[in-house]
Amino acid sequence: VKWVPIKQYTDILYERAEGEGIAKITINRPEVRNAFRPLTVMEMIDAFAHAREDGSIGVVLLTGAGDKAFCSGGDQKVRGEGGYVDDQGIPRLNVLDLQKQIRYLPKPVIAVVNGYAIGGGHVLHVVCDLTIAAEHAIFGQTGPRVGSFDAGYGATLLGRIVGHKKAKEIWFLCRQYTAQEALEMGLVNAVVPYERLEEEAVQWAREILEKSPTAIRFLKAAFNADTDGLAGLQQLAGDATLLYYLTDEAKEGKNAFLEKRKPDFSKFPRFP
Ligand code: 2NE
Repeated sequence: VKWVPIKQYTDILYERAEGEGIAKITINRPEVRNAFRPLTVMEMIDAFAHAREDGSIGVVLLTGAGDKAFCSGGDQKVRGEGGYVDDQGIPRLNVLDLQKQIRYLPKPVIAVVNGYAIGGGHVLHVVCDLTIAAEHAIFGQTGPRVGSFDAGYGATLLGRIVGHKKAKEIWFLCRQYTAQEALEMGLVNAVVPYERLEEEAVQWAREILEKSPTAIRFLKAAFNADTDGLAGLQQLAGDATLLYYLTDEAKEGKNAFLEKRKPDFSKFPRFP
């Protein structure tokens, strides 16, 4: 795969596979094990927004630079009172917005875990649709040890994935788990040697790209509807509306309004 830059950022790389519908977002702060600061998250939000709008992109890979870490969570060096402090001195927890954005992106996001996925970095892979891990990857939460917690997706979605007993163990004890252990608890989809990690993730992306984008979109929305209450249902409902707008039946309603006449829905079937 030849990766071509899409846009320049400070803390991340945003690239696409030449001639393919695959984008890749790489957290590029290896000196701090790819911990995120507010700027890192803002840049990821911008890149994911671009990936959503670009109709030629069908799958997004999320990874970290180097072979040590996927992401080690919030940058503890800029953690101040009330959150992670940006250049203007404003405390932020904008990673929670990023988590929601990944969940509601109507295209699959694959976490490509190339090392430690720890703390808020672990939650990032949890909110991705699929996870491919290198054999040396390590997974875990640290919140209760470092004075933090993620009681949103970080706890509840993890509980849906590995079960409540295991999720509570992960959060209450703050242990670290190998890629093999993560595979056994259903936390990751596949474990491969580091040298084959990207190739494997690209292969998974290609297999997804061969499938119906609308079917994939609805399936992602269905999983969110199951876990995310009304917000998940809203996504599914929005997708249904998108399909409905494409029908002659919906167009008849709009055209009748614009033509100032009574709509005639009589020719549209009422399926059993
Ligand atoms: C990730 C881990 C286990 C890696 O260990 P190791 O031994 O491979 O590396 P080391 O020496 O700990 O780290 C290398 C350099 O990266 C920095 C370190 O301070 C060190 O820098 P120097 O001392 O050499 O200058 N570094 C690593 N992680 C960092 C971080 N998160 N922030 C700032 N600098 C970091 C090990 O490094 C580790 O356990 N890291 C901390 C993991 C952690 O507790 N993360 C925060 C969890 S809370 C959170 O993310 C969160 C949340 O709970 C709720 C909402 C939002 C965020």
